[in-house]
Amino acid sequence: MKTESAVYILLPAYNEEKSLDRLLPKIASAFSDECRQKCHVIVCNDGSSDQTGEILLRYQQKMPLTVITHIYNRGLGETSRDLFEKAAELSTNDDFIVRLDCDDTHEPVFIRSMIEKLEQGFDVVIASRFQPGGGQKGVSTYRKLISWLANKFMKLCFPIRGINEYSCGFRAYRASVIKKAIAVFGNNFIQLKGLGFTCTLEKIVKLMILGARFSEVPFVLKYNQKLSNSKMVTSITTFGYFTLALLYHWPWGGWKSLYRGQRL
Ligand SMILES: Nc1nc2c(ncn2[C@@H]2O[C@H](COP(=O)(O)OP(=O)(O)OP(=O)(O)O)[C@@H](O)[C@H]2O)c(=O)[nH]1
Ligand SMILES: [Mg+2]
Repeated sequence: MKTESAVYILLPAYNEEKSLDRLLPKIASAFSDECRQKCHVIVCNDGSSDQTGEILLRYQQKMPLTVITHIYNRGLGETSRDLFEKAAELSTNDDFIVRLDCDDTHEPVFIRSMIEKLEQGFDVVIASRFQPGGGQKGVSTYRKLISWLANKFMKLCFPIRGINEYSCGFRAYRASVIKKAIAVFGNNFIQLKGLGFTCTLEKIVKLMILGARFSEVPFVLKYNQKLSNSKMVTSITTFGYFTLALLYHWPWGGWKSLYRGQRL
């Protein structure tokens, strides 16, 4: 892999004033001088009503940072679409794209091992709580159980070899794969935009359809560091997961048959 590959870091931000001031310096130090790769951060400020916009303006003086601004809050689906389309536009085929939450629960220190896996030939690398050495800090037992069950359900509906972590949005992708996915699916790369955090699952389902090679690295979710309020609406997201399963497996024109033959 070429050492001049750049890494595009995508951050969806909705009222993240407290967390951004912690996260952005950590990203900058993960890509300090000894790092082979250059990093470019793209943040989508999704109609935040706090100081998120002002903080981003300040960091634009210090690091390569592109800001996409939504005047209204459009939700994670539309925000992800805009982030991935911008990254596809700015990147070359040899570059990498990493998306993480900006609530400071995803530590940029894990990016290195994710990029190393991409360099070994994988197309998508997921930061996984379920790999040996991974885990989660500060998550209640109830939430752990719900998340574990949801991930088992997703594995059953969308079996991907070597993957156990379906709901965590901390992932690294080959830019060429994202470009191809956008070329094949167009605006439907992220189709279920109004269904909460379903878009996080939909992305890997669409990449699975294209035959992407997946892998995981161990990751510890630092929920104990979360400063912002949770934006996850469990009922809508659960409804979204069932809708996605139906759309994929539907015998008459479901995605599984609709996109057959579309391979990377
Ligand atoms: N752009 C945008 N981003 C959002 C929205 N809701 C959440 N986010 C961002 O998406 C990421 C995930 O949101 P979180 O609230 O951390 O959701 P989660 O990690 O699944 O669950 P919790 O950590 O329990 O909240 C964060 O970076 C949020 O700022 C939204 O409506 N628009
Ligand atoms: Mg989070």
